[in-house]
Amino acid sequence: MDPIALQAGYDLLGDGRPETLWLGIGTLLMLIGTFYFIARGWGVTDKEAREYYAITILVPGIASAAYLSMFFGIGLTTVEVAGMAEPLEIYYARYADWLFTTPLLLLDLALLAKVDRVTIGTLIGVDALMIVTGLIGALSHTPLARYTWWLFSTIAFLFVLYYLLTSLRSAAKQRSAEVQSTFNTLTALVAVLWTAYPILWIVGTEGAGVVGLGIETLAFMVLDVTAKVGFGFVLLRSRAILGDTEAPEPSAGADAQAAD
Ligand code: RET
Repeated sequence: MDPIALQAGYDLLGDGRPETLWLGIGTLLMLIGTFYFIARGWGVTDKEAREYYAITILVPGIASAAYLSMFFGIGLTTVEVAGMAEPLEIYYARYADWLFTTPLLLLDLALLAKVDRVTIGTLIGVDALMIVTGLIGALSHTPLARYTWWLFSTIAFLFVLYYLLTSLRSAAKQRSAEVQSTFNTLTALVAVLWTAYPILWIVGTEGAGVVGLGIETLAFMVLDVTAKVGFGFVLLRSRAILGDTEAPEPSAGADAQAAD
């Protein structure tokens, strides 16, 4: 592979989109994650644990559909931007993925912290606002509009982070040491990984264009897989997902107990 092709990826479908390599790998990793979580959750009877499994399986499941559609070039559009010679290629299917999966990830955290419905509703509402305004920015026709929507979305993102680190964190403090430690690990993961999204967007093709579409697609794929499958892995191997009053079953989740 010549250096340029290596930088951008490899055009698997032969339709002039080198980023299909990363979209194909992304699809496979999301599918592997989905089936791994299904296999782990098979036969789990604890009611609370089953809630976490259902949410955590759906997240990479939804993403695998989004990645497969981007791989085949559905969920891709072009946008004319004032002052740019070439139309921008925008994979809008990401936003459909994020619109469903980011609320589900936040729901996992809210269930761990056991916050009330109003807090969950607000958190998810602001999160959806973040994704939708990001999408409007990606589809906007002038640089000023694009950066304005990015700012709007980033402010919404800061509110999400603020909620996680204040309301949810203090609610989690009322729960067992196991729950607190899992909650803290996962919030740290979210704070670091999610912060990379607005940065990548603004330096990538949607914003300043310092990073090209190939590298950007690769970076989003690594972030998406870690934020979904990595997150689910940490969550489901923790005993924190078993109800407060329920003792772990001796036969199920042998490695979950070994983690002790
Ligand atoms: C956008 C637009 C620009 C501003 C901001 C954004 C934030 C995106 C985030 C996405 C998280 C996605 C995850 C996916 C997979 O699990 C929409 C890029 C703030 C935070 C975690």
